Amino acid sequence: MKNDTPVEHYLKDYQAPHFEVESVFLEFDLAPLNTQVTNTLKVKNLSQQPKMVLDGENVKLVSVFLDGRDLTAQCEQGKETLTIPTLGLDQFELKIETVIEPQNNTALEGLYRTSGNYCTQCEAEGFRKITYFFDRPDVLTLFTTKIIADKSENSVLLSNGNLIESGELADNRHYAVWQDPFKKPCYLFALVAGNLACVKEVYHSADGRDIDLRIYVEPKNIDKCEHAMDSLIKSMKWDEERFGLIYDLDIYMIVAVDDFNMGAMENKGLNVFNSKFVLAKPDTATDVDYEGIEAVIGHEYFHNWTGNRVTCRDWFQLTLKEGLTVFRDQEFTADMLSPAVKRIEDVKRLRTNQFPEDAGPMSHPIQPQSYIEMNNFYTMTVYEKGAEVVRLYHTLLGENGFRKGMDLYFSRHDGQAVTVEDFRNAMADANGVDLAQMHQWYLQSGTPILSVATDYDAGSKLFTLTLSQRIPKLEGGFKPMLIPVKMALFSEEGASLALNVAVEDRDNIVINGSEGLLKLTETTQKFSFEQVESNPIVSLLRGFSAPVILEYEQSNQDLAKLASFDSDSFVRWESMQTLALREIKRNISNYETGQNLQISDYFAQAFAGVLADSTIDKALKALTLTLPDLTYIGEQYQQMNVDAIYHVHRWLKQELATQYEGQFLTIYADLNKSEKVYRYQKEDIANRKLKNLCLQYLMLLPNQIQLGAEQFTQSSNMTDVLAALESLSHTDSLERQSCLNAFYDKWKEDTLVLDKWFSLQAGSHHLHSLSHVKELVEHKDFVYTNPNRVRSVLGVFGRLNMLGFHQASGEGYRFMAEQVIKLNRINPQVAARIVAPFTHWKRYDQQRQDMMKQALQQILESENLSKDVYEIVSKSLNAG
Ligand code: B3K
Ligand code: ZN
Repeated sequence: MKNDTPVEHYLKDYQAPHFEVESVFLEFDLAPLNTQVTNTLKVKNLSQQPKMVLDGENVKLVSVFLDGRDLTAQCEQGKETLTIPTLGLDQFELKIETVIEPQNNTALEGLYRTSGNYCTQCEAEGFRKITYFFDRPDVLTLFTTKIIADKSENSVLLSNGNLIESGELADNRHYAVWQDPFKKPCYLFALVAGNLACVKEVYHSADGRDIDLRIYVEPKNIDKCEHAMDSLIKSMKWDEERFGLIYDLDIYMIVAVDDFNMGAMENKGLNVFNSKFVLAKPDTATDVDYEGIEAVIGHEYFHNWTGNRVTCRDWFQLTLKEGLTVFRDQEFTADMLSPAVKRIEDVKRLRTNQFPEDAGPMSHPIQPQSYIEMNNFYTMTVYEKGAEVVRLYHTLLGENGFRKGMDLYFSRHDGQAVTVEDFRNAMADANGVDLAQMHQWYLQSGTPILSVATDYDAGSKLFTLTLSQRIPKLEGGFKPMLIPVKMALFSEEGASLALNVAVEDRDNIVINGSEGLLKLTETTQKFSFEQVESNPIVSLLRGFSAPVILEYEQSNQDLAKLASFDSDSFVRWESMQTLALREIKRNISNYETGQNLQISDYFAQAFAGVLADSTIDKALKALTLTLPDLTYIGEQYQQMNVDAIYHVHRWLKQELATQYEGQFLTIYADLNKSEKVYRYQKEDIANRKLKNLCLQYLMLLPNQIQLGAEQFTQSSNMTDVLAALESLSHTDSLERQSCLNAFYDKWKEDTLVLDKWFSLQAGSHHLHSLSHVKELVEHKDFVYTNPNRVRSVLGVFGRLNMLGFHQASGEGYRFMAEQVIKLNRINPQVAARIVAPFTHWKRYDQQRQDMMKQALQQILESENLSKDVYEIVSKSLNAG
């Protein structure tokens, strides 16, 4: 890095604010290169501070007035601060005028332009790019916002809360004044202006009010809002029913924009969304998109209580709102679709994305202890592991106990900025239990390993499980956590066995029908069951009751049995995954030692058993027949052999396709007959999932390529079209190019659909995918300023294209390093995400390690490196 080393912020340094802001009046006079912001604050000086320090970045200061006195000359401007003398006053009115340039803001943080409209993104620390302020979540205040703009270019002027005034001005300009009746921190502020069309609905809330619902989009997208609106209404109803939480304002607005750094943002009463999570029609969006929209609309809506009404004291508490809100959106999706499928999908996501993060140089506890750039900590760990930790409370306390805890949390903390301890205390106090040990989940990073040994004594009929926990990298410093382990016992024939808990274990095991909940609190602990008639088959970690790695050498026979009869769908799925993983690992060794690759009989039989079973839910069947993904296989090794993993994975899929071609074809043909009209509905989604999985296997057989081409031309919904095109994209067929071309011609005007075209090629296993990706970034439709487009190509390539990115020549690394350096200047947040695959360099062979480190070094030494990229790159190099 050629500039100063950025500072690191620590949780231990937290200090309560010295000032209170009673209210703020913001006035925006919008112009692309010269937006004037006047910020009038009513301030209380709580501890006679002689000076106040406000945050600000990239804002041009015009003037500062304190109670009408011009203090501009007495203020001190730092790189990211403004220091103002308080003149010994206890309270005063401060008026600050600044100028910003939204048109030149390509970082998409603060106020910026997207498709000719204005919008804002303030979380985490973007408000300081709009005006000088106390940019910290524990300063809550009442916002009133006046927006003035040209009328023909900005027919719509929006901000948080209620519209209290609007009118015409000279020179074809107009204005609107919005007032938010709830105190909020500035990260929840939003402003939107532009020419947008709007879809409206009215929601009748449980407390008898009519709430105005509006979705604003570019006029051309007005026919793609129905699903988003349905999702919003479902979310509102669900939160009333499940948590007794009712929406508080009389208006709820969602705005969809094309240029957005993440999924969406929960600004009070005015959510701003990446258009990817709003716009859908059956011919443009897949089932995955539909589900994503429902989940993200739900997530942002649920934040209104978990995040907005009760917010975070500081950014180290981020998981307080994010872990909890992800847990809530997971439960919502489970209730809307299938709880079993949702749980498995979430576990897959966690394992593929969060486990590697937690094993790498950016590993951090769900409550990080320090950060350089807060935006780097919106991670899978804070969000997804955070949600798993919230789920632990739910598992330990049950639905009723959890609800009691939530109720107490809101009644204690409504309107406050609080900490993860406050949440835990509410859970504990509402249920009269001690949950202090749960804090270890917030403090310790790394995925815990839960190892299991069993013992059966036929004479005494006593069955004992010995559970131990550890986090390898914390060796020595590790403190045992509270881990709830759900389990059941089965006979060889699949009958579930009664659980008679030994007297000494009664405090540590909770029985619920045929299921037991073991509360592991020690490093090693025994759990015993009496009167067990025969050596049982153990079904362990049911429902994935804790985010751990299970180390349990269960026999292949037992796993095959669990895969066929366990009443817990997670364990059924997991047992097949474990069998497949063993199969893959065994063949990776064969591959490495030059031996023949072979499918074992027990695996082939178990696979065939699932394939033939017409009683299981089709979505679960599809999940069970899906092999573990490349990243998860890689996770099993300290150092992975990229070529061996890729080769064996492909070989196994191809072998299964060859062996079961007939069965795949029959299922495919059967499912392909039904459902011609697209419906976003559980059964139809499951049908499409299974059908397209069959297609995926079949397309590995050269004689079946035509099947994909036919599905591509004949389908009218995007789920089926894209599944066919994806399978084709991995082939080296003539059909590949002709279908890709046809898709491009049809959809080149639709940004979101075109992203799919880009990402299929970036993720393709085609032998020449690296040169294809190099062409893609030169394509006339590739734009570095659009995060979705960048992620579609560079994000997908780095994360999912094992062969291309990790090409032995190092060409993939060199290409990506150049791209990161380029992006760093345009959009640091996006660049910091794109660089992530490099951070795992330790997991590859020596040659690749050297080349990856070289790429990181080249990035580190580049000019004007942002804090965002610097933090990731320097931490991963230091980990060497
Ligand atoms: N709270 C936002 C994320 C903000 C990310 C800032 N880099 C969206 C969400 O989690 O709901
Ligand atoms: Zn969130």
